[in-house]
Amino acid sequence: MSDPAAIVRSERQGAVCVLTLDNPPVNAMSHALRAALKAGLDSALADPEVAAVVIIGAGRSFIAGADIGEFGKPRAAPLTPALIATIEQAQKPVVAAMHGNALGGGLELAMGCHLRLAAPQTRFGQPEVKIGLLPGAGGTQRLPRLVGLDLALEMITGGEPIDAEKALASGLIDEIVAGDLRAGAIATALRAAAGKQLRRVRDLAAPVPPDPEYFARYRAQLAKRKRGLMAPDVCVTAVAATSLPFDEGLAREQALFAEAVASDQSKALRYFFFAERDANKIPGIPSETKPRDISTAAVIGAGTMGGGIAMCFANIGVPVILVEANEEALQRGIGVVRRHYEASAKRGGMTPADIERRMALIKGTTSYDALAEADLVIEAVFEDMALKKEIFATLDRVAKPDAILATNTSYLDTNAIAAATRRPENVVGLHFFSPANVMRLVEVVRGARTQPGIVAASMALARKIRKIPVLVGVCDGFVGNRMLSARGREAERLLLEGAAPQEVDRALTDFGFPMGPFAMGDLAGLDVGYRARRQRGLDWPIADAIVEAGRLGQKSGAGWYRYETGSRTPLPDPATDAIIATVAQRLGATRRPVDREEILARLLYPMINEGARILEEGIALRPGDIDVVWVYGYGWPSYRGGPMFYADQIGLAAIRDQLASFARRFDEKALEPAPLLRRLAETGGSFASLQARE
Ligand code: 3H9
Repeated sequence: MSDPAAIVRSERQGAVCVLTLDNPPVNAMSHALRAALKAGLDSALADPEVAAVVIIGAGRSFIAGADIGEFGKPRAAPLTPALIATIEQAQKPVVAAMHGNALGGGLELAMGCHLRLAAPQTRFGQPEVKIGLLPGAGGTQRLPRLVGLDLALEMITGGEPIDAEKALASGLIDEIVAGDLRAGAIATALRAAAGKQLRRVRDLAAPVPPDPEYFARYRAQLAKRKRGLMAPDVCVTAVAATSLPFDEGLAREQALFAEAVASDQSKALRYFFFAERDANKIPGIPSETKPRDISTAAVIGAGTMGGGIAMCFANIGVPVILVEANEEALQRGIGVVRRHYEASAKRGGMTPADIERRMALIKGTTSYDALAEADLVIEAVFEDMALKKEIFATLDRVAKPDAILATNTSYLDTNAIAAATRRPENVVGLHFFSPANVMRLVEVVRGARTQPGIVAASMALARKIRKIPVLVGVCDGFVGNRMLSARGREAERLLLEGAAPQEVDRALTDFGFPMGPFAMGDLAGLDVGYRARRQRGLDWPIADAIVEAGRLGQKSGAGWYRYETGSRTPLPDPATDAIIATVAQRLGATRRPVDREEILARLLYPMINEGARILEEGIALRPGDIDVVWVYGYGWPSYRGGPMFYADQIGLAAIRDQLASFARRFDEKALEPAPLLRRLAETGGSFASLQARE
C-alpha cells in the first residue's frame, strides 16, 4: 500500500492548502489516491487557518482518470463521486490547477471544483467511451452545463480530448496560466476566498436541446459511425438526463455506469487498453531504450504499398527517398501519392500548402546510390524472393553501415532475405498493411539474427509515424496473415459444403467485422491471393476457378460478387454460384445449408487454434499481441477484445472439442487442437493467464 502522505502531499502556502497528487506515471485515481485526497481535503476544510484549497498534479499529468485496472473488482470507498461531493459542498474555494492530461474522472473532479485553471498544453477529455463506459462521476451532468450540449456530446461520445484554448473558449476552464501554474492557482484561490460566492457547476442551468428530435438524431448518426458499440448510445442517454433535476441526473448516470462496467463490451475494451500497452514491452529491451534518430528514410518500390509508406514519413516531416526501377513507374507512383493527398485536402484534412510541403519531402529517384544518405531503408517491391535478395545485396553495398534494412514482405522468410547481406543483424521486417498511410498496424518481424537495438529502433520508429507496432517472429504469414490463411481455407471449404459467399461474409459482419473475406478479397483484387497461393503451392479450387474465369474483384467488375458500373456495392451473383456448384460437383462434394453459428465457429476457431500454435512457437510474445494485430490490422471488433480474448470468453474446452470434431469430420490435421490449447483446456486455464502484466 502506498504511503498516503507521499501520494497526496499537503502543503500550506499562507492561507492556501496545496494538495499535490503524486501517483506516477499518470496520476490514475487508484483507491490509495482517492483515500489520501479525501483525508487531505477533510483536514484542509476543517482547518480554520485554511481559506482555500488548490489541487494540482505532480509529474506529467493532472489526473488521467480512474484506475482502469480497478474496474470489475470491488471498489472501496471513498469513490470519486463522494470526493467530488465533498469538494463541491465545501464552504471554501477549491481550485483545480491542471497540466498534462485532465481526463475521465480527473476532469470530473475538476468540474466539481469551484474554479479551473490550466497550463497552456493541457488536454481535457472524457475518454471513458473508448473503454466501453460513460463518465461515471458526474461528467455527463456537469460537462453539458459548462460547455453546452453539442461539445459535451462530442467529447463524451467521441472520447477525443480538447486543448486549453478550446476549453477556455467553451467555458470548461476559467483561465489559462502561462507561467507558474502553482503560483497562479494560489493567487486565484486567495482572490476567490476573499470573494462572496462560490460557483458550483451543479447550480448552472441545464442546457436545453434545440429541438425535440435532437438526441434521436444524434443517436442515429452514432449508430452509423460507431457500428456495434454500445457505449456511445448509453452516453447520449446519460447526457439526455440533464433534463432531470441535478441529483436525479447523477443517479441516472450512476445506474448506467454500473451497467456499463459489467458489460462484456467494456470488459473487452478494458482488456484491450492494457494489451495495447503491453505490446510495447519487449523482454530484454528496456522500455526506456533511446530510439535512434531517423533523419532520412528511404522506400524501395513506388507501388501502392511503397507510396503509402513514403506518405507516413512525409506526414511527420521526415524526408524520404523513393526508389523505383524506371522513371515511368516512379512518376506514376509519385502521382498516386499526390492524388491521395489531394483527396484528403478535398475532405478538409489539409491545405494546398500542406500538400506541397509533404510532396517536397518525397524525393524520387531511379538510382540506388541515393540510398547512401538513409538511416532506414524499407523495401516494398512485390513478393518475389529472388528480387528481394538482389535488392538486399545491393543495399548491403550502398547503405550506411548502421542503417536499418527493412523488408515489407507479408509472408516471405525474413531470415533468407537477411542472409543476402553481410549484416543480417541490421535486417528486420516492417510489415505494413494496405493502405499503409491509413492502417495503423505494423508487424515488426524479428529475424533470427536481428539485434535488439534494431528491434527497439524499429518499434520506436513505427510509433513515431503513428503506427501500432507489434513484435512478431519469422514464419509463413507472421501472425496476421498466418491466421487469416487459416480462416480463408475454412471459408473456401464452407463454400464447397453449401454456404454462399454472402452468407459467410454476413456472419462476420454481424459479428462486427467491417467486411467479410469475400467482399475483402474483391476489394483487394483476387489475383493477389491467387499469385501468393501459386507461389506457396496452395490449392483452393473455388477461389482459383473464380480468378481463372477472369473475375478479379471490383477492378474487373466482378469477383465473388458482381458490381454495377461505378458502384462498389457487392451484389450476389448467380455466376459465382454456378462456378461453386461446378467445382463442388467435380470434387464430389454434397452441398447443404450451413447455419450462421456453424459458419462463425468454422471461421473463428481455426484462427484461434493457429493463434495457439503461434504462441507456442514464440512467434508472438503474448496472446494480447495477437489481439492487437487482429484489431488494428484486420478489423476484428475491438469490443470483442481480439481472437484470443474471445476464445477465453467462449471457453477453451468448448473450442478444443469443436476443433477436434471438425478435424475428424474433414480429416484435416490443421484443425486438430493445438497442444497449447489442449493443455490450457485440460487444466481450466485461459490465454489471459499467459498475459501476466509485470
Ligand atoms: C474513468 O475515469 C471513469 C470515471 O468517469 C468514473 C470514475 C468513478 N488507469 O498510455 P501510456 C498506465 S475511466 C490505469 O503508455 P502515454 C498505462 O497502462 C478512465 N493505468 O502513456 C501505462 O502503464 P504501463 C478514463 C493507466 O503518455 C502507463 O500508465 N481515462 C491509466 O502514452 C502509461 O500510459 C482514460 O481512459 C489509467 N487510467 O498516454 C485515460 N492511464 O507502463 C487512459 C494510463 O504499465 N489513459 N495508465 O503499461 C490514456 O489515455 C493515456 O495513458 C494517457 C497517457 C493519454 C493518459
